[in-house]
Amino acid sequence: MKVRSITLHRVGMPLVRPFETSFGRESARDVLLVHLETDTGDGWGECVAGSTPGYSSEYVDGCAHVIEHHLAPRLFAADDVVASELGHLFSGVVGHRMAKAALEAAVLDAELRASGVSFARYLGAVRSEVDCGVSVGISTSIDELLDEVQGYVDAGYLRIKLKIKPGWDLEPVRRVRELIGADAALQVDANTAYVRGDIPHLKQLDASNLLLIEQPFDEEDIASHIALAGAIETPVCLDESLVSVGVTIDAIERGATSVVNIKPGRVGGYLPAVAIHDACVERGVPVWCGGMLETGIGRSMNVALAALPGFTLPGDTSASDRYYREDLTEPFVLSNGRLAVPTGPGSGVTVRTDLVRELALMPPRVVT
Ligand code: OSB
Ligand code: MG
Repeated sequence: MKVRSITLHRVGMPLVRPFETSFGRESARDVLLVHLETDTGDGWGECVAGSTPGYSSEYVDGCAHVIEHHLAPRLFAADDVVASELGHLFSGVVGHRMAKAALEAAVLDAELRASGVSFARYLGAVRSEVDCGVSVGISTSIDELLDEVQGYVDAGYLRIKLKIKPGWDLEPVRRVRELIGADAALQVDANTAYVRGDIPHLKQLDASNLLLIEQPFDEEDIASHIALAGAIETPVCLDESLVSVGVTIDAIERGATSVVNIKPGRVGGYLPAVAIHDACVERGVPVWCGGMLETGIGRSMNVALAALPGFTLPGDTSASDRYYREDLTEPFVLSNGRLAVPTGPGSGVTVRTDLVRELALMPPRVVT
């Protein structure tokens, strides 16, 4: 496949409700989309970076710059671009995994559309629908949180994940557990908001019988996660720390994580994500698919990934209406707590280019 042009779109996607985490509150996503034109057809990818480097060192403007000036030239210079060789093609650029993942998605989409193969089949999916959870932001009051959670339970979500931070943890978690009942699947995500000295405090979460606690400490602080795992009954699950298959294997072997959140954007793409899945399956470690408030473009691919055999826990793969009033593709609709895995070629969804134009934050940038 020969890449002819890469168009970068910036779309402002208002969220149906603000999403607050320990690192900030957002009411809209600034989405970078990559549209690739090749000699065999086109493909789309979505970048998961946020608008500021407040969550990850990567952010939208930085990703657009790296794509235009460092990754795109490598694609244009290659006579035959193949998704499975992008790791080598991009190896001269250190890090910038979210930028690489967005391009990888677009290359995969173009390649698979041209060969008539779905993401799900290509990645090795074994299910036609996937179990879905929902990630619930920090609220302004416990009553408001309980209302929101009840709405998701009524909608059929199979697992609730609560965002926590110091000052918003034991009590909201206890009250949600009381609301949804002892047997309902419940987990928490701290997005690095705690420090090692908080271990005795976090240990009190054991009383709420959680599926897991996600990334309480700094992404580079594997040691504190090992210490927590030794002190708490609740399984510890890393997210931000796990940027590659090597780091993931190391964290598993050192006892820092007994469950793994896989996000393609965080690890440089769907193929590295599959490699992490395989390494976890080999070691008997359950995995689940994380989310970054993706539009239907990223969601379609995440849902395909979540259909692989090792994804035994419900993912943050929620329905379109949990995020956006209008999605950039046909909406993903929850049915019995599940989303259907797209079956068409490539991502299997159609990008609503009219809406991409309508919601554009700036003119598209064509890179050739
Ligand atoms: O830690 O999983 C996270 C969103 C932005 C940044 C980090 C995270 C999240 C979510 C959203 O939890 C999950 C979703 O897409 O529904
Ligand atoms: Mg997380």
